[in-house]
Amino acid sequence: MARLIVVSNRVSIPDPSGKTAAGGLAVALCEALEQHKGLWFGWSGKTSSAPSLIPTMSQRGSVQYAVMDLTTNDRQEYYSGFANRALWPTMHYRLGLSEFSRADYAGYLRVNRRFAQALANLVEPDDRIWVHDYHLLPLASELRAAGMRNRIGYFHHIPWPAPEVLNTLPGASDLLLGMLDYDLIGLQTDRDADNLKRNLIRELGARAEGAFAVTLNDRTSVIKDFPIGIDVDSFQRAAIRGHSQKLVRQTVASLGSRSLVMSVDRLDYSKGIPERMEAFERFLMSNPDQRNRVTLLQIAPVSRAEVPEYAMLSRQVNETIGRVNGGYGEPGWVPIHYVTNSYPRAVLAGLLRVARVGLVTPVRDGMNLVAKEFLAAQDPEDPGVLVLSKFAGAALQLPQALIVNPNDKFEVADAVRTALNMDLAERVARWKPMMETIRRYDVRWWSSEYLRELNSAPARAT
Ligand code: GDG
Repeated sequence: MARLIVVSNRVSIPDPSGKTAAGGLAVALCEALEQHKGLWFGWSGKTSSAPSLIPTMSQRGSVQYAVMDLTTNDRQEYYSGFANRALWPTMHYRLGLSEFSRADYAGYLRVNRRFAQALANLVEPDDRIWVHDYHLLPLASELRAAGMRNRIGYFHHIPWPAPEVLNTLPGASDLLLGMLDYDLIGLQTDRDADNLKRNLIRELGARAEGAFAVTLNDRTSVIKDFPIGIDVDSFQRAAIRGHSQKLVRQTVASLGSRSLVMSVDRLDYSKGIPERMEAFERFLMSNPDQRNRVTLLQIAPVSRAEVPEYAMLSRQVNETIGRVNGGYGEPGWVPIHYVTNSYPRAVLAGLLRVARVGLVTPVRDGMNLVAKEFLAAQDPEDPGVLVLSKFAGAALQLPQALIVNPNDKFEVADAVRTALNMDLAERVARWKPMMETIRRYDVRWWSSEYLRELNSAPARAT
């Protein structure tokens, strides 16, 4: 049987008892790997001064794991540098935050080449390779250079920006050209797929072949949207069980009769956290009757703390929240509860079930799984309301949410008020079709549709 090889920047190796990591993506990928006796390859997350060029192998059930260490310099240039200071902001339309350095770009290409050379020694001729995310854009080219003719697919978890935006990045046209070494390129939405196709056609002179394929110099890639989903049943179960978690009970007790508005994001500037805090300030300003009746809980685990732009964001969020809490708080009521710890999934799910409003307002997001998790966590008899940014990929699938422009604090503030005042019949009427959508297009649908399409890609002749 042809094996499946998954490649991602980080690898989630289950603990030795075989328990997989809690995230829906890890669960879906592990399931697909188990079905296909697969291999998961990537960075170990560790650095060492002289990392081996041969990956460290381990086995859990029928799945193999192969991980490699990086040097501190590799980590700095490939991961913190080019991937997270140049590609991430550019792809999220934040050109002002994008910091290009030639050394970082060279490090990015170097690590991709080293990964490809190490992986090439593990690949058998009929294996299919599924590469994930922006850390690994040139991997297919490096694998082809190492002689691989296998089917190679790529899934892009973050937005693919309009050509005018991507082209500001030095190296963009080489990266684009390298995309054509993938047989299948999956994106979150058709908006992203269109952007990539336009980029390849207009900038490189590639030719469209039907609705989904693009060809240049005998290299053809299929480019399609596969919106990622969540494991709905498992999140729903976690939310029901989460009710009994101590932290959830404490939160419910401290809320008293107040309504909970909730947001969960990695502390990242793409998530629109300062903008959201200002919108909540506006809500409190314009709705004096709501003061001391609503609490916003923002959970924002710190991420990429070594990247300077994230430290700046952290300061900005702290200042904004300090101002709102200082200006509107009263003895016994803090308007915004802000925590930067990561919470167990059961606690998160339980809290989302208690929330009356899920406030999901990224300024740009590939999909946003929290929007779907909020819906899955709701009580079908009394669901809360999702307020969702039009710039999250999820908005294209969930039009029954209250869709807002996250840059307009008046609009977001109005949506929060509308959500809090919405009657039960309308809440149910909005929630039900969204729930049907996320159930139909769940994470298993996503991985199986993607792999079905990858299997049908024609094998490369040369
Ligand atoms: C990228 C794209 C795309 C968050 N805090 C805690 C916690 N989380 C979990 C959430 C959710 C996940 O992390 C975050 O997923 P998102 O989709 O919101 O965002 P990114 O991390 O930026 O992911 C994004 C995604 O890839 C998938 O393709 O949707 O657009 O940017 O599952 O619940 N989980 C736990 N504790 C926390 O404190 N346990």
